[in-house]
Amino acid sequence: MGATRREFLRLAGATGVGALLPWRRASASAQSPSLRKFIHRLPGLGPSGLPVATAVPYLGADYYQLTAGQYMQQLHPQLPPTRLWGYADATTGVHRHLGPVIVAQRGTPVRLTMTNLLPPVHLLPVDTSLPGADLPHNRMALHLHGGRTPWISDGGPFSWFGADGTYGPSAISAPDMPPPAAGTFNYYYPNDQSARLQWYHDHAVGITRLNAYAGLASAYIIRDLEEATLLASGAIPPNEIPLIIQDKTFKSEPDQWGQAGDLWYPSNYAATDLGPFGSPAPFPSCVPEFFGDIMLVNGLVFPSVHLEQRKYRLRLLNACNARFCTVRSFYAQAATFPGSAEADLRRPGPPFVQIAAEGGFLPDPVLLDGSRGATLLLAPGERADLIADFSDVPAGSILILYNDAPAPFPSGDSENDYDADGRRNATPPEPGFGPNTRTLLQIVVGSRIGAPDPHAPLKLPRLDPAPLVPPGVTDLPPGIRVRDLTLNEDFDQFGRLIQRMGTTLPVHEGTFARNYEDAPTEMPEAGAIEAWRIFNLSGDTHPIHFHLVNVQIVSRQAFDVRRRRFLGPPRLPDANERGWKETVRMNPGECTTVIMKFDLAPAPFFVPASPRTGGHEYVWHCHILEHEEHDMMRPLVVI
Ligand SMILES: [Cu+2]
Repeated sequence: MGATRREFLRLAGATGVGALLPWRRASASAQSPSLRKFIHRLPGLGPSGLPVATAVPYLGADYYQLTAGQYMQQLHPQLPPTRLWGYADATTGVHRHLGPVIVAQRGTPVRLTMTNLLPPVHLLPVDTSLPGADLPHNRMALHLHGGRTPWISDGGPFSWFGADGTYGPSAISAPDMPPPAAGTFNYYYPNDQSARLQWYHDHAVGITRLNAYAGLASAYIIRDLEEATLLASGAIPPNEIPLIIQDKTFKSEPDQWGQAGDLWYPSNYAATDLGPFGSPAPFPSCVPEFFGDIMLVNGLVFPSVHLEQRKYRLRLLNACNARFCTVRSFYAQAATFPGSAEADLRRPGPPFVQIAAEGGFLPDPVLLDGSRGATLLLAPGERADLIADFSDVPAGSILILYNDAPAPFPSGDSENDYDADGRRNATPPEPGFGPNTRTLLQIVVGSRIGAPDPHAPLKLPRLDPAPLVPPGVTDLPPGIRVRDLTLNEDFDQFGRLIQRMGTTLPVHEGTFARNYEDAPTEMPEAGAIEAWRIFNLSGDTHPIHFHLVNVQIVSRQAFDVRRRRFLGPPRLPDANERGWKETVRMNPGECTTVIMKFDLAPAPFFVPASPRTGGHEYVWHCHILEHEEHDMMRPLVVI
């Protein structure tokens, strides 16, 4: 391993980090059956689409009771029903893929009791060689992604609880609620945060990527007075459409894990991807990244939505395991039959205006007209609120939301890119059918019915909380602690690619990388402001997600590994990255500097120290779920 890593660094110095990876990278693969596009209507928020969970008042909070279980749902008319895992409102027991959505109000806490009804056998291949995966399959940990919550309610990897009443070493249920029965757990969310789109998903150690892919994910919307004011004035449109984007592959034929129509997930590590020092990989094995061949929006395959000639607020979440997405609109080519239209890349649709990211509203609206440098790019875990104005789109037009982000990002491999020509398919799909990872959503624009949208200038509220560095400044404030950290890639004991975080002090021979279960090193004091300079020594862009805190991106700066020096001046984050964020793209060969304040979350109870790490145990990690699991995650312990 050491020799490999030294080789790596020498190569990095000699050739530039981006050119690093001759071992890339196909996962032994399957292909979904041919599915006709744009049949299903896009599920919206509500009983006929993505259901909204219902709350009752309890202990000064909105109280939700949810279950997690296995169920069947047909996700496309040409597919048999798919076996899924998901959450349901315990009061109804009704499962809907990616439901139920929680809508919270700033200042009103949420309490949540989750009951684990997951069956003992996972519906996907479990690689027990991964840290923490050699435990029962039906473990879960509910993480509120983006939530500033007490650590015991953060749902971190070791805070899992099993259906059988077993608990992970960091599992502590909210102490001012009745002790949980076997297989249940209580969470407390203060919601002391400005309006934003968060999401909640599973985070149990060793099986996060599988649980989330199986369906344990949904949206969590926080509303506040600032947003209500913008809505009342007409500055932002009332028509709100969540767009939760995922890629999946469906089994064409049965295998040991399920039937045709069930979710397919790789179980084989491609031998051609093994590094030179490997021994046979275990079976089933994790893979470097999972890329599906079918796009789902709001839980259904290739949906279509009918909109009017007016403005809409599109609330995007990239909930893919590993796939980055660009999101642009194009007019469709003339269709030979309904739904067969492909995007006409010479005819861009109306531009978007981005108004918010993970941490709420941006300082200023950002025009995204699809041109170079003004195209929305969302990595897994990132969110964007867009205003799309279809007022001037001729009635009867068809638009396609289109993705052409390379996968993996940014180097790309055409193996993972399913365009209309079916580049990697032995038989290209017929026009209007998938597999296809380019077309996300069909939008059919009809005449406006009813009153036109009110007009008001779009002035966004001030950043809340106030920024730590004035937007547009790449210098750090004097006197704060600066940590230097690294993102690394090498090989595990089987020769499989492994991604890990680390400091700049090696503890394992020949690498800066540390394992998730190595002793914590990022242990800020509560209330401290710190800047982290995170050097990406790998060939991938990693969306790094911070629990507890929102961060400001201060700068990105290219560096030379071998000479240990920067190349050129720091550059500002993109205009749509200048608000608060908690999932930040960190590019190969670049040092990304973020700044944050480690304020603990308010709680109406005494918050005990973590029995596992001491202090308030959180994590920071890559949100490519296959990276996070193997082993790109580190403790973040606030003391
Ligand atoms: Cu990563």
